[in-house]
Amino acid sequence: MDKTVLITGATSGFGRASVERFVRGGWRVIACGRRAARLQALTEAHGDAIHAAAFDIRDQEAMQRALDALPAGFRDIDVLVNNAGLALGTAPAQQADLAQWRQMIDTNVTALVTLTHALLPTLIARRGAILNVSSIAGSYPYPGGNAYGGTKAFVTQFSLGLRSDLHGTGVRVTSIEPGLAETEFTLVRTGGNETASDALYAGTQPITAGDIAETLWWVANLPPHLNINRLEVMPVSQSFAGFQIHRD
Ligand code: NDP
Ligand code: 8X3
Repeated sequence: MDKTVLITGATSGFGRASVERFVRGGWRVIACGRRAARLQALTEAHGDAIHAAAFDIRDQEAMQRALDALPAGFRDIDVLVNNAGLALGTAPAQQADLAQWRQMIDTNVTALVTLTHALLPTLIARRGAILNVSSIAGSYPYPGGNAYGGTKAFVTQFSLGLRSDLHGTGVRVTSIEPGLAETEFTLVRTGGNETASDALYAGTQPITAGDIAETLWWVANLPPHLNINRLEVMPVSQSFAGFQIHRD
């Protein structure tokens, strides 16, 4: 296998599990994230198969420096996994912290389109693929989902728009939309509240990071004439509930 994947958000959750999956499949992996020590641990575990790129994805200059510094063997990127992202807070919009909204937009939207824009020439030359990690929160609103859901609706629609623009290039684009999944996501969302995070996942069987890594691996390795446009994945333990009605 002579393929290279760049995975953002590789220090935790879906991203870290995906690094392990693609390395196991024989791919070269560019692993991105802010926590350099965690990236270092991945390179120590897997050696030459991984190039660690530690930068804050919201910092466009740092992103470009990291891309410019890619070693020759890691430059021909076949697959971009836009996975880095976060939710912050669960407060209703009228009580939400604007700084948290802006951080979600900067990370989940602005950084994702910036990196995609930077890599499009390479991905077109390689007839590659873009796998965007969106969320069910982009399709189904829930109380406190406000700006986070908005960012993920953007990711899904941006993915479909890319499909249109990349028509004829051979580049594939997929929006992966997971539901409840146990990662560090809720720890981050609650500002490090382990009790709240544990409570959300207690007594049920959420998606695991490995489940989504397998999904990404499957999509990336489909025959080149097939495109999964959107893929919504939920645990069996999660389904839909009704609308809310306010009465005076
Ligand atoms: P984790 O918190 O476990 O992982 C998030 C990753 O994003 C980390 O590696 C983190 O790296 C990276 N990241 C966040 N902010 C930045 C930044 N500014 N610069 C660089 N990297 C950043 O959560 P998940 O694995 O669950 O989340 C991965 C994606 O999946 C996200 O886009 C999330 O919205 C989405 N998702 C999650 C679901 C869930 O229930 N868990 C369900 C549906 C979608 P570092 O902190 O080292 O920078
Ligand atoms: C994460 C899934 O439902 O917690 O994107 O927003 S949800």
